[in-house]
Amino acid sequence: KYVIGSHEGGLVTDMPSHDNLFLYYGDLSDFSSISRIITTIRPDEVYNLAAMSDVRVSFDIPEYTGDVSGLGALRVIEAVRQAGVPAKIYQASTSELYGKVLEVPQTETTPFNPRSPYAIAKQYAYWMSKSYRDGYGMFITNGILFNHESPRRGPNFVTRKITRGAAAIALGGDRKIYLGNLDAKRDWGYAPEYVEAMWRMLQLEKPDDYVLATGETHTIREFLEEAFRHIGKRWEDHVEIKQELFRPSEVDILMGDASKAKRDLGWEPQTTFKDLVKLLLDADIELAKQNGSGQS
Ligand code: G4F
Repeated sequence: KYVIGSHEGGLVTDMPSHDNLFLYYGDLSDFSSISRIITTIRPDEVYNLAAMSDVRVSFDIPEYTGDVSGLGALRVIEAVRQAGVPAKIYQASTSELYGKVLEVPQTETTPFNPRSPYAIAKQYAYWMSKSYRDGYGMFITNGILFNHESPRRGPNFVTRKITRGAAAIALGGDRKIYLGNLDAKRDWGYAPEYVEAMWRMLQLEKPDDYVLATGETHTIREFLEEAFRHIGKRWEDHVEIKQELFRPSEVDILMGDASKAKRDLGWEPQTTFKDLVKLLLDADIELAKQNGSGQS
């Protein structure tokens, strides 16, 4: 609901203010708001990171997901085109595009095979970005990012759900963690490193598409094992499987090959899987302590 710009005069109400950061109200389902912001700010760079990004929820609200995550990207691109602003655009594409994967590991040339309303909306946004790049010569780059996590991750995603639960348990809370499919495999990296690479993509001379990934894949079960190893408990005593948390169709394995990003951006992930789990867990333990033991 907010667009961050670097142009003084943005509408800031209840948000904390920063010297060089201005917030504007906007909504990806409302072209006029996006267009007004682009025309006012005349940005050098636009990062479209907005979406209805919860894959499971996209099965419940497929139409809204298509509007915001698919058409919303088109609205941003069209607003830039119509304003005649020579902005470079970053479109947040996703490893979910690979869906029921057609090769392992996945690269920029692996065919897409999406399996959710979210991934299908993102595929629309991906192709619109390419179409405007080719048709109008606009600078639009798709970052095909594999799962990237940080303590800011929403608690509805599996990593935070596990580390928040484990943190509460570590501090003595008597708590169950309810989960769905533990067999799916994900390529998890550390979000700040991925954001650095997004910026590097827009510093290039030419737009292109880039995979960002660690090249390692782990099951949800392995994530659980690693998190509970840190707190010295058995995850089996605290996790309950709920059928309703399974998805109508699952993406079984994601594992990316970021060789192109290494070559063109000089980018390589630094944080290992074990370090990532520890980092997320430590942050949630700290938060749980601040909020009162076991209450994170
Ligand atoms: O954490 P997740 O919800 O992330 P998912 O579906 O991989 O999507 C995330 O990464 C994508 C990039 O690849 C983004 F495009 C997308 O917007 C989002 O940020 O689920 C990870 C896995 C899934 O296989 C899911 O079935 O964890 C499994 N899982 C098992 N139990 C669960 C749960 N996921 C969630 N959210 N909640 C559970 O209780």
